[in-house]
Amino acid sequence: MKKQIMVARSSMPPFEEYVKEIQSLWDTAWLTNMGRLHKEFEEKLVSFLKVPYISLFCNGHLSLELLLQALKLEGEVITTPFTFISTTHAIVRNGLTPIFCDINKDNYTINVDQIEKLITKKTSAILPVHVYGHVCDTKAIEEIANKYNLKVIYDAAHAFGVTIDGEAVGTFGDASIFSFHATKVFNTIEGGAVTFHDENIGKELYKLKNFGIQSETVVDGVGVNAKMNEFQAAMGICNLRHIDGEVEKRKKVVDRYFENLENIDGLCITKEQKNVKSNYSYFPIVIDETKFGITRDEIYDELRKENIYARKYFYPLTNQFQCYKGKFDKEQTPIAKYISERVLTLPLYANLELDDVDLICNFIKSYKTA
Ligand code: T4K
Repeated sequence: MKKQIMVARSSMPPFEEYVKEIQSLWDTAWLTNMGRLHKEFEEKLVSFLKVPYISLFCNGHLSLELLLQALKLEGEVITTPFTFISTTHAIVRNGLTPIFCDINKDNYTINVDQIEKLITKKTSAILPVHVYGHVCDTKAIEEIANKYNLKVIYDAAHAFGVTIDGEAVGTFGDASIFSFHATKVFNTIEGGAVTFHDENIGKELYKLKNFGIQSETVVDGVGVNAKMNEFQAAMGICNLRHIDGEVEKRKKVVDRYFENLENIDGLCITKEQKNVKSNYSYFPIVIDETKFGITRDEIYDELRKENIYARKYFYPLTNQFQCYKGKFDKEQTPIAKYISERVLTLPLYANLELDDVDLICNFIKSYKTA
């Protein structure tokens, strides 16, 4: 049987290192509810991510859901449909209406030229996504938000450690959320975080992730349980020691993809963004079937026959899933529709062998018929 190559593979610290990190938990028996490792991890992340404040969560999705709740938003939120379903669900589950803006053809982030025409009296916020770790046009978004007095929340789930012009991605807007899921560049098994500027947001988040509890006798918010536990924090502390090396290895994989797949008619790969320190989180390719000869779906199927599990991140558009069917028109965001129907994210993880990258690319090139 041919070996399986999956789209992602979790980065793990050496086993002994993790065991050493969790050993003290057997002495204290303090396993969750903002323990010692949780505090240590928060401090380390504030420094690594170069952000003023951070609040940790059990996963990225709940960090976004509770952030929207903490900001007490109402009405409509402008966002994009070319993302993981979490972004749209978080808006809807807060009783807010997502208004879908189209994306740029070159980096798949929100098209800032189309935001203003979507703003109405009901708009309370913009929720752009640094999709694949590509940085949105944060300056233009800030100008629009200031003009119309809107909040800006970034879904930075993919953008751990990314900087632009030396500025950390988690410092833009009112707040940003990160995912530390097992499939991400940096993981805490499951996990997530919100980074923000206003201490009051932190107080609200602290409460909401712990059932809205203010004190033993006061519960003044309708919260949930979204706390990160000590085992997750320990994983984060360990993985943070290795993150630079992991990103460096991912860069080598991405460089190899570029060497193999550059300048092929019908196959579009995203150029590195100017002045961006990337984390190399995903490697999307967009296949134009008229120039390449076969479709994205055919390549996806052919690769699976070879045990290569590329993924269609992000297809369908979030607003076309069954639960939203009929409520949103995919023709409103033609670029997002075009990309979503043609994109394939190729396997990318730190320990992916370069020979395997060559193999994947050779398969893809061999299907070119046009
Ligand atoms: N916003 C955005 C823009 C996001 O992309 C996400 C999550 C969120 C918000 C929400 O953050 P979280 O609440 O998840 O923290 C995966 C991830 O579950 C999800 O975190 C991620 N985005 C999304 C893009 O991808 P699946 O269902 O496609 O993953 P799955 O289970 O098919 O795994 C993919 C591959 O990863 C596997 O084939 C092998 C590898 N893998 C997977 C797991 C679970 C590992 O190596 N280890 C593992 O433990 O959703």
